[in-house]
Amino acid sequence: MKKFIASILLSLAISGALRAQGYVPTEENLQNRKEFAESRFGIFIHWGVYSMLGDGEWAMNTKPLTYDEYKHLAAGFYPSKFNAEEWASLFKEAGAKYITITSRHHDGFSMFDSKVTDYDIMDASPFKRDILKELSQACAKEGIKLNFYYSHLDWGRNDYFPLGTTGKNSGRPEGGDWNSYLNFMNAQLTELLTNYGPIGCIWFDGVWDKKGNSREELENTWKLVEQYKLIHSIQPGCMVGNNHHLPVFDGEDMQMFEKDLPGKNTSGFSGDSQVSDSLPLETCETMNHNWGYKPTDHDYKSVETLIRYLVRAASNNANLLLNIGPRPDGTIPDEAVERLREMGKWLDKNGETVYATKGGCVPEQAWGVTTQKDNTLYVHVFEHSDAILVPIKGNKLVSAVAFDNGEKVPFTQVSEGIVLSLPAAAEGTIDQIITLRFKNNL
Ligand code: H79
Repeated sequence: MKKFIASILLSLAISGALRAQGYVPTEENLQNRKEFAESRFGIFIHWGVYSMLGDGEWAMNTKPLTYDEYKHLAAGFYPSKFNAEEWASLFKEAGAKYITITSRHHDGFSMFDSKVTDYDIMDASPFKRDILKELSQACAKEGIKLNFYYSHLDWGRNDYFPLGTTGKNSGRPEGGDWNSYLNFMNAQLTELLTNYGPIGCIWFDGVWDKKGNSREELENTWKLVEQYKLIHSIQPGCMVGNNHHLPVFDGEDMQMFEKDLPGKNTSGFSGDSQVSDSLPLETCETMNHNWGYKPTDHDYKSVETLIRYLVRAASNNANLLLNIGPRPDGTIPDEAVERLREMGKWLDKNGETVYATKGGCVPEQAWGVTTQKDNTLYVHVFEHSDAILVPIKGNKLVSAVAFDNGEKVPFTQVSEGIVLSLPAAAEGTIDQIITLRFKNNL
């Protein structure tokens, strides 16, 4: 009997393992993952007709408005000052390597020319310019990769039925054909992957709307395996990521953490996710407190906080996807522009210690964090003191220098690691970086 149970357990384990290995990424996809992981800094863009209400991207739900009340916003959406090239050049100046823009958020409005709905920028708004097309061209010119946020959840469509936990006040009829909704999404994804050049990643959000589902139920309800297959069949190199707040599913190529570093759960979204040890990681964060435009939210994080968060993300093997919420007229709030420019200046000088690095082998210390590349450890000191201990052993330290001017930093090797005598740091130093070169690769 015991043997019988053991063999059943074994076959279950094997079928689980096989299932988990169902998806085999192409070489091109693996290369994209690598480049993505090396890029370390991206810009998240939450922009849509909700921006006109100036109360974040959840406005339809939080006001609340019915879909019939909300949908008329689209007819007044005319971002007269939108200039994709200006945006792309700002992102380049900021040191970002990619952008992730809302092609369609939970309100269901498509910011691109979609033939499978009239609730899009070409048919429902007088703007009639394909925003994603203009961005794809401008980004290609600047060498910035383009990723699309795509909401699984929809608050407007009748075929989004049965409803989930949100969007219940939208005034939709009690009934609708779920399969029609799935087909609609796949048709839109096909458009997104056909008409805008190479796409770095489809960034899904919203499956959590159907609460209480097991992993298998989620996969089945949303037909994720099929959907991911479709994406990879059109663009094998395109990464799939899904902000489901759970351990990664088969067919996904990256893992994101909303408002948290990997493995942390301060925002309360990541309690059930466990950090993937093989996929590239990404942390997304707002610059103020909102994703979508909110003109009264002036509580922006300081340049120091943003840069340290970027470095801290890198030290955790994660990219930072930093959000901006453009105004309805197509301009980017001054506070955001200012911060992006400052981050760019910093990255211009210090990018070597962030781009294409891995998290350092020395975990976070009271003084700061580390990143590494080959035989080099970059020590990022946020809390200055005259001497710090870098707890690393078993590798001979060849040199220690200040990253900014190359001056030697005195060190001694003690049994706990290496003690660095730090040079004085100017008032307001955001990150005092010391470069340690070792005999062997780390
Ligand atoms: O696209 C962004 C969010 O709209 C989406 N994910 C990020 C990337 C997201 N959906 N749900 N959540 C995030 C968490 C839910 C937050 C909420 Fe609220 C708290 C919804 C209602 C209360 C924040 C505050 C949003 C509206 C009010």
